[in-house]
Amino acid sequence: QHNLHLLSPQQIELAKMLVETGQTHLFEHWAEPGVEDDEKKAFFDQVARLDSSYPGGLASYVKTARELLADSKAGKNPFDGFTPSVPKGEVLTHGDDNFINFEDMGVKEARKAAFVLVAGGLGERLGYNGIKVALPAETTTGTLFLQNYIESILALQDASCRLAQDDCQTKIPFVIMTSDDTHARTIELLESNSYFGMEPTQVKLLKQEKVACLDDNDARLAVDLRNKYRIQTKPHGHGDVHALLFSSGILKVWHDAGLRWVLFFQDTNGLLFKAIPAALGVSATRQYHVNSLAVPRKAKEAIGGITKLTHADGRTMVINVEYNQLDPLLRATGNPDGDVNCETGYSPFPGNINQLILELGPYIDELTKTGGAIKEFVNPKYKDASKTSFKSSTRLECMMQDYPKTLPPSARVGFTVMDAWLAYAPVKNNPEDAAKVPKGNPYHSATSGEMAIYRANSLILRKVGVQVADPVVQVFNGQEVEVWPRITWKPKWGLTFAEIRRKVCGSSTISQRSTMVIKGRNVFLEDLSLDGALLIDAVDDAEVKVRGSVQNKGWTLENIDYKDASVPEELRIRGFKINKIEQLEKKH
Ligand code: UGB
Repeated sequence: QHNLHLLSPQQIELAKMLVETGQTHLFEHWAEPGVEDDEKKAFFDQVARLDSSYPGGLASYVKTARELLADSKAGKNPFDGFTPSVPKGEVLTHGDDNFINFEDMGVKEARKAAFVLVAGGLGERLGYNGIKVALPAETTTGTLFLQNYIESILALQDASCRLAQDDCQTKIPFVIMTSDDTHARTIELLESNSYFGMEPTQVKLLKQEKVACLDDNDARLAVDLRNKYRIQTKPHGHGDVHALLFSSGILKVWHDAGLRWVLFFQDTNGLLFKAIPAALGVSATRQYHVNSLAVPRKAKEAIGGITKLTHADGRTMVINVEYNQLDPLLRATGNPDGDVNCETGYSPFPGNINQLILELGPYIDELTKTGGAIKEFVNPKYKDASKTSFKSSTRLECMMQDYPKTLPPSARVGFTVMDAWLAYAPVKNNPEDAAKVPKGNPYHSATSGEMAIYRANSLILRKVGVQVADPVVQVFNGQEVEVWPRITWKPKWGLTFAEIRRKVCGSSTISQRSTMVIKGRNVFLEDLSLDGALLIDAVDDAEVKVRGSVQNKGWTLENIDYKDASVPEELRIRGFKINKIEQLEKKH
């Protein structure tokens, strides 16, 4: 009351809203007028931000929070009435005719696509101090995740334009969702690397805001312990991306420019773009409004399961069931063993890798109705079984893959399963946790993420006729991994199977201890025999034929301990570094 005269009309409205939603405690310890007035103003700036960045405003946030907290207290199962079953989707086999046709279609469609990277998370499970997109995907070339993504989009753009055979000027738009934790460092990374070759106007950053924390079942907003004039906030989850895209107005701009697809992806999957062309081809061919990319999933692996849910009233939906919910859901619906592998050695539920392809028109229609709001959940840690108080404050969260939950039954929601070796190798777990992953399940570590790139490239070259030696098994940071020859190429050399097949002829061999780096676009492998390290760097116009025998001491892998603080963190988390002893460099 005493402070009211300090406030603008807009701030008075916000204060009223707080009072009406039961938040008077926020003002309890405020100083007299004239004392700490700047802090009071900053408080209202924060409330205005929290209010405007949430679809429906803060009042709506509090209302939803009360409902979800009541459900949680009552132990209500979010899947009440639903029975899970294994859905049917498009299952692709890399390199067969079907796959090649989908890739061809996907490349054609790419000029009508926009890409959205969700990169607001700090990756607490990985424990890395920097932003995750700034990590090298592999250390043979040191290519960073963000660099790999941008170079892949540019390669797709070029390939799509070449196929179009008109005066194609397409510049594929690229949005990055950041948060306060990642925003400044993402800009700095882009600017200090000249946007990795992309035109700066193609790239747009949208920053997600955190949401207010909740202290109790009445959804009383939590006062920040460090400053009584601030509300404590935490991340709301990757689901924010839909509201942000919608409120930015960019979807309409894309639609008006004739775009048809929006592709969402996550921060650390060095294989992803090997799967994108075929998956986009599936979307276009099957006319999916929503297409999720999936891979065979090991039971209890920390990736969601794509599940068909059938309600007692007849409703059905195909949706991701998050990894911590799949096991209890199965147990509660007549599967006493829960989330277990079937006779194939995998869970029968395909694993969601959170790569979504949405058709833009229906997406805009849906967001016009919802404002981009995604079904939320709350996960309070209660002090005791009475569920009346929390160990620490909680907040509402949402996930981008929950977008289909509000869609009408007529929506075409599908998914595409690819081989995991081709499509999915995220970097999520720190070395200690990775080493504890049950044997046979993927580590999802920096070590396995890098090794997966060499394995995928080796397997692809094998399929086009190169004799690539078998891997050896080595242990890094307590994780047993297959070490294949360290083969890498720039996306512009070969983004699709057909493109790679066109560039490999004759009979080539590559030994296990070899390293091969291809940086040019028109590099052709012909009767090469490689036992050592070979680096080929060619300008785009140069046509280079690589043949003959190359033998040298090559590059070796040296074990390092993740606890060795003298080694940079981005190497330590892999457990090895590369010693560049001898190589042949070909520059054209
Ligand atoms: N992210 C944001 O941009 N903002 C946020 O507030 C939070 C995250 P995690 P998660 O494919 O491997 C997801 O933490 O959420 C970004 C799926 O839910 O790496 O545990 C963040 O920067 C799960 O179904 O993953 O699990 C990152 O790029 C499964 O598919 C992305 O969101 C799993 O990913 C994912 O965040 C997977």
